[in-house]
Amino acid sequence: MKFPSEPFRIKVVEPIRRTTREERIQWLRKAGYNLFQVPAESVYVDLLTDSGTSAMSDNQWAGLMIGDESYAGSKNYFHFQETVRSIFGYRHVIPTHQGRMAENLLFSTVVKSGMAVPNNIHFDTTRANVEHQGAQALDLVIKEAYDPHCEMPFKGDMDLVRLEEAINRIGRANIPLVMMTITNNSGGGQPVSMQNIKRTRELVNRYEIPLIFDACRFAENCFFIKEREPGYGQTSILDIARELFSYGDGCTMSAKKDGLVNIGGFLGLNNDQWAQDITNMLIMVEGFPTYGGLAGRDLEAMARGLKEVLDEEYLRFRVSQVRYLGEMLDSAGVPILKPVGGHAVYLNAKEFLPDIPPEQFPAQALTVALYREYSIRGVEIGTVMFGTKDPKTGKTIHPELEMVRLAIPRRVYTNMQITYVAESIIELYRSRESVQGLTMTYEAPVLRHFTARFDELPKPVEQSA
Ligand code: P70
Repeated sequence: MKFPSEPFRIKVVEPIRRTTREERIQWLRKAGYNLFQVPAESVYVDLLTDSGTSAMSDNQWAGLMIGDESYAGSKNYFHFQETVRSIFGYRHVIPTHQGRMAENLLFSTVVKSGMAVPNNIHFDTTRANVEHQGAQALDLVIKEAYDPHCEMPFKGDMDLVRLEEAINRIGRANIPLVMMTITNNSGGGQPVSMQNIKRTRELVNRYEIPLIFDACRFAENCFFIKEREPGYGQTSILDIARELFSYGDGCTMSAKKDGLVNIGGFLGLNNDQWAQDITNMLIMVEGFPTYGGLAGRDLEAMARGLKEVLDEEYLRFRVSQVRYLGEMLDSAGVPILKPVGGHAVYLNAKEFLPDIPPEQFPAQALTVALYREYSIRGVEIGTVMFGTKDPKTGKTIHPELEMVRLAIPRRVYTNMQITYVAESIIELYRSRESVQGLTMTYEAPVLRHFTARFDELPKPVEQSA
C-alpha cells in the first residue's frame, strides 16, 4: 500500500479547538507575528515541531508508573542504559534533559575558542552551542542539498571533498570532532547514506578525528537506508542502526524526536576521558549521572520509546504520512523541497511568494498567513533562523533556502487532519498575492527566531496604489 493507514488506535483524546480568524488576528498582533509567541491552544493543527510532541504509547504510560525516583542508582536508569547500549553501542550513557544539554556538555568540554566543528548542516541549537565556545560551525553537506528540486535519495550526505579540504586548511589540531546530523534537519530532513557515513569514518580515521552523530532522528534515517540503499532491504532497522553507530565514537541525542518522549536526551560516548569530564560537569549543572535532569519515570518512558521507534511498521507509516502531505502539495503545484524528508514537509517560500524579497522574510510571512487563515502553525527555517550579519557592512546574509517547515508530530494527527493541512495550503497557494511581507522590530543576539518581533508591511497592491 502506498500510504499505509495508522498502525495504532486512539485510546485517549485531547480536544483541540478551532479559533476564529478575528481571534487569530489579535493573537498575531500580540505575538509580534512570531508563531513561537502565540498560545498553543489557539492553534488547530500544530506543526511547529516534531520535538517533544509525540504521543506516547500505552506501554510508555505504563512505564511511568514504575518510575523509581531514587536519587542514585534508579532501576530505570539501568534499563535505559542497557537499551541505549544495545542500539547505539556506546560504552558511556549520560542522560540529559534534552538534546541541547548534551551538545552543551560535549562542546564545552572538547571545543575551544578558535576551533571549528564540521557537520553536514548544524541545526539551530547545535550551531549556537558551537559558536558559544568561540568556535566556527562549518556546514559541509553536498551541494545538491541546496537545490530544492534535486531528487537524490541521500541529500543529507557529507561532502567529503570539502571536509578533507577543511581539515587540511584548518588543521587537525583545531578540529576536535566531526558531527553528522541524521537526518539532516536544516536541509529538509534528508537522510545520510550508510556509504557516506562509512566513507566519512575512513576519512576522519586518517586524521584521528572522532565522529559524533547528532542522532535525534536516527530511526527515520535508518528506515530510509532500508528503503533506498542497495543491500539493506532485508536488514532490520535495529541492525542498520547498530552498523551506523559503529562508525561513530559517540552521539548527542534529543529523545524528544525518535525517543518518542516529551522530554529527554542523552550523550553516548566511547572516550573514557571525555565521559569522565562531562560527568563531572553534569553533576554540577544537570544532576546525578543516573538521572541527569530527568525523573526516573522519564528514563523508563525513553527506554521504551527507543525500542518502539525501531518498529518497521510504525516507521513505514510515519515516513509515509509525511510523504502523503508532500505528495498532495506537490501534485497541486505547491513548491516544496524534494524529496520529502522524514519528519517534515518544507515549503519553498522563495517560489511560493516570489514577490516578497528575502529582506521581508517571505518564509516568516508564510507562517503568519497559514496561521491567520487556517490555524495551522509551521516554523520558519530561513533568514529569521539562519540569517547572519556581514561583520563589515552589517548587512544580512541570507541562507540559500527560505523554507517553512511543517513538522509532523509522531502518532498525533490522523491522515484526515493531514488532508486538512494539504487542502488549506493549496487554497492559500491559489491566493498567495494576498500575503504581506514583514519587517523585524526586535531581535535577540542569539537564537533570535524564538523571540523576534515583526510588523506587517503594506500589501504590494496597496504600495503601488
Ligand atoms: C526541531 C527542534 C532540535 C534539535 C535538532 C537537531 C538536529 C539538536 C536539537 C536540539 C528545535 C525546534 C525548532 C523549531 C521549533 C521548535 C523546536 N530541534 N539537533 O523542531 O534538541 O530541542 O532536545 O534541545 O533538530 O527541529 P533539543
